Amino acid sequence: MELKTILYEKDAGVGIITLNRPKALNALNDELINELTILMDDIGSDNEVQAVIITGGERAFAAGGDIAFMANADSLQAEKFVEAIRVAFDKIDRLDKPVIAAISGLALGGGSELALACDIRIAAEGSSIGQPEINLGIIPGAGGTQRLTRTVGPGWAKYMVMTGLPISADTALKIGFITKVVPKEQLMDEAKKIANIMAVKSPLAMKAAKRCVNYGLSVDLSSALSYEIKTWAALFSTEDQKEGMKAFLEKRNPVYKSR
Ligand code: CO8
Repeated sequence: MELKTILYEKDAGVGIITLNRPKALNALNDELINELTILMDDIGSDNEVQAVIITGGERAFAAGGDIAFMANADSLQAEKFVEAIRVAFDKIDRLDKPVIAAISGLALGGGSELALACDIRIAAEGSSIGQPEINLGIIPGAGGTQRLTRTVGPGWAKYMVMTGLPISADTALKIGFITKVVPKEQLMDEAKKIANIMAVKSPLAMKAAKRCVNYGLSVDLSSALSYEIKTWAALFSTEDQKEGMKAFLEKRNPVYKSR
């Protein structure tokens, strides 16, 4: 597929997605969302890719849903748009591989929500993250009232959603929205460093880890702990578990085969 709004490259087991509508600060329109959806399916079935980075430009990760595209929408059109976004973001959330958002500049509205659909977020110094939808007479519709709350808790989520004010990278670090702030020029190196660490783990263990954490967020603790035990035990029927423990005992690096 020829991509028009996204750039995609593979680098040593890591898939790097770069949002590429710089003139509109990477505002998310239906074309970009459609390309992202198709790309996530491709990445899901690509055994060469074991970790993913989503990034934008220096000025903006993404400044939100495309306001020009949404301005004259009626309720049905708005729902269709946001349902398509949900499909795309759920594909990121449910991808059996880790996804890192590398934020530089603005991550606003749908941009912040895209980052929240990723497993880990890091940001460049000076970045600005927010849910400004309230300033447009709407509310977040792609996870900003839900994934944001699960990530930073209801106090900070309500502050961001109800004031519409952006927070700095330092504040985002303090409240757990991101896990690291780095100088702008080090952003991609840092994202690749984390992705490379993850890309050489057992893909089966990685998938199990992501599924357990995600599943636990939507059910009660007892059910989540039972799911964790079953998933943990199931890994003992894999060659990767045998290899991981054998390699430890033999004092060498493991070589995983995803079996
Ligand atoms: N949509 C469309 N175009 C945008 C957007 C946007 N969200 N943000 C910026 N642009 C465009 C501007 O219109 C401008 O285009 P042009 O050069 O043709 O006039 C260009 O990008 C550069 O922007 P500015 O000139 O405004 O640059 P500034 O540096 O002066 O300001 C700001 C940058 C502060 C980011 C400003 O552009 C702004 O406030 N943008 C809107 C941010 C916003 O409100 N985002 C939330 C949008 S609503 C949303 O995301 C909810 C959607 C829910 C569904 C899920 C979506 C995926």
